[in-house]
Amino acid sequence: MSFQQLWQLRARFALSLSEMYGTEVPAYNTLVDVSTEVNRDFLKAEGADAERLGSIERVTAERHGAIRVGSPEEMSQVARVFAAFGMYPVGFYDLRDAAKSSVPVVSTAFRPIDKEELAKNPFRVFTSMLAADDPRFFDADLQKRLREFINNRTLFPQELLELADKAAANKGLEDAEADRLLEMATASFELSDDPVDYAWYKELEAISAVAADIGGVTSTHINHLTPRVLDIDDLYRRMEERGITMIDEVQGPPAWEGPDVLLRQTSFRALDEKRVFRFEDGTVGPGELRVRFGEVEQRGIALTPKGRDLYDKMVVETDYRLSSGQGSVRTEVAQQVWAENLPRTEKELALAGLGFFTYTVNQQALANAGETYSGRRLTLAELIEAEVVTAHPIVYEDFLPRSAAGIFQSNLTDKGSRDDAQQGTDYDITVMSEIVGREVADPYALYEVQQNESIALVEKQLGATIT
Ligand code: OOG
Ligand code: NI
Repeated sequence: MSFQQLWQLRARFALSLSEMYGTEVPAYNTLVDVSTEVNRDFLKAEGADAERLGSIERVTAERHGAIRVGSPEEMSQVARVFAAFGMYPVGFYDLRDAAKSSVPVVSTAFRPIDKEELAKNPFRVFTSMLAADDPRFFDADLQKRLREFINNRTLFPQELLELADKAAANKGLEDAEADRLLEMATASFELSDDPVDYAWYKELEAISAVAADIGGVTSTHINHLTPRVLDIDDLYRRMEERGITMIDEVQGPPAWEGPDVLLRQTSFRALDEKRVFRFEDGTVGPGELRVRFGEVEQRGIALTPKGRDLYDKMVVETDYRLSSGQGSVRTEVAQQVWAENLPRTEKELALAGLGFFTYTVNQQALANAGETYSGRRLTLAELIEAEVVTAHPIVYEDFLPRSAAGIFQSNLTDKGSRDDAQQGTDYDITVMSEIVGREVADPYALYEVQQNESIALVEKQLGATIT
């Protein structure tokens, strides 16, 4: 008998979902194989530099999943399940407005928060809740029927929730209970073979394919599981070479010569999957649904609010140039905009306060400098310029609403419907915290704490005050 800590449970959970998803969506296995090749070759070509944004062990094991639930109650239950794996809600994403058409969900991501926990296993799950009370999508009658349908189903058995609470309270579980937790947690994200009510599914699908995928079935399932690569352009080429058609573009920042920032993602549509339907005449028969897909991502440096603001402005500028005829290929226009606006080196990114970094004292440079910093007041910039302090990038651990909406969108065949004459329901990070049952962390605050802790240590080591 041995006791398993939360991070061990989390690593096993990611693996167990990965095995399950691989049997459900075989193209996922191809994606993982190609990702592994890309990372291996990147490491060979770039050497130690390749691991600047995460060790090869971390990156190879790294996945994010996406799941969708139907009500505040289901959201609070899934939060209890994730807490058993040391995964906590971070960030609020409102995809109702990020998308030009129908994606009636609000989301958060469950992930480890501490640096050490992230290094051990960074598994994260983008979790969306259907905004079933938003009158722009659902009229009063449909809202009522949706609520009834969702309240009548059980996504997570009581035994799972209780075991999850126990794991969270004790910061782990003994072997046998750990096995049981993993078995039940994995099973609750498996594609169900319960018959799908055809008429009900189609009614919801006419409004939004996402609403049908969430509220039209009696269980939830992993929508996608995403490996991380160190070179997404290389991955894209290799997948196309294998005859797998990717969506037209990589979402997020363009490929460019400067530092990687935030998050770049691309995806492909999975095949139709066999599901069982119950038709209006009462008969049950086979059918197909295509709602799942493969996604892959490359992670870059976390941007500060100032950096993020610049990023958002560059996206708007890119949109503007495209719509006003100054170029026709998004990636080319974006590259141009980036070259005009974003510093080309990590050091400049740090000096301009655009990216989050941790800082360490360079002992060699300190010795060579032959001067003492003790008792002095200095700026971080002075110390960086003097090379007495080195900046190390903090990797972006979160998501981008526009890319998320793009990912949802690019895989839908139909735009759905939305009545903008109605007033949408208000959701924000505070409401989401109430729903989830614990405070949803602000991602910026987490990066900032990490950065500030390292600066405090530098001050201590130099005996200086950094202003
Ligand atoms: C979630 C889409 C968002 C991402 O990587 O941005 C997402 C979903 O399709 O349920 O996973
Ligand atoms: Ni995703």
